[in-house]
Amino acid sequence: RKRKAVIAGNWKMNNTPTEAGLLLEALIPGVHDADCEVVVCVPFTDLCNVVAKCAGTNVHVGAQNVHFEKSGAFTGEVSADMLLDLGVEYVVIGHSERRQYFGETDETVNKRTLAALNAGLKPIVCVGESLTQREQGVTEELVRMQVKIALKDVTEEQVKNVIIAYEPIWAIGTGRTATSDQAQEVCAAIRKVVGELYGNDIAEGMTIQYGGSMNPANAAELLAKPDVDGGLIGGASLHAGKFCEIVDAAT
Ligand code: 3PY
Repeated sequence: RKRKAVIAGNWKMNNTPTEAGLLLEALIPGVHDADCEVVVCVPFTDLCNVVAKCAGTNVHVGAQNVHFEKSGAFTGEVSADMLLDLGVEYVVIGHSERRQYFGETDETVNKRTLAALNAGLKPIVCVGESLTQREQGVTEELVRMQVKIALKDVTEEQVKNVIIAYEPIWAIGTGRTATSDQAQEVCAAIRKVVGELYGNDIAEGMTIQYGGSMNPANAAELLAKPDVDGGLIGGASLHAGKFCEIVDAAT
């Protein structure tokens, strides 16, 4: 493969700190010889335990959201500096569940992406169309727009730390997966728009993941596509055995 794959688990709102510890005890030995970058993106309340458990291993740690202000009167929010100080390396931004249930927009995705990058975190920026949008034939335009707005004011140096995850909304938590050709088509379109913004070298270096019901049965075929550089894994990341199988498929 052209780029090292990044396999990131998105635990969503699952696992107490105690459960997180148990899952990692099963997961860490299963991925220790992975050729790809392995990441677990966990609830805020798990981060402290997970960072401690993953220290000295090849498992990297991510959060699932970050606020865009540096500090202040934003009750209930968590800043990028707080995550960084805890030892967090990645952060998922703009997952469709946040867009759907928590008022996330392309503009707030951009603000969070800038805040994460300015603090030194690596954002995993999620984009993707709904079923209606796919049926209307606007997938490519929509995803291009989401990428352009998300990356507004992101510098050439900073964009090297950005991962984009293509997650068709109709494939999230539904058990429906995009075909590998559909995933490839949109991941290639994302790379093209990044190329228009930052030039070919940067676009060729960028990690673009597919997400949306990726599992041990479909991972190898999706990951074999030239522009699919990894996966953001929902349900299957809660199961050490399944997650390890996907990591194996990426190596
Ligand atoms: C899924 O696989 O359902 C996801 O949402 C991954 O982020």
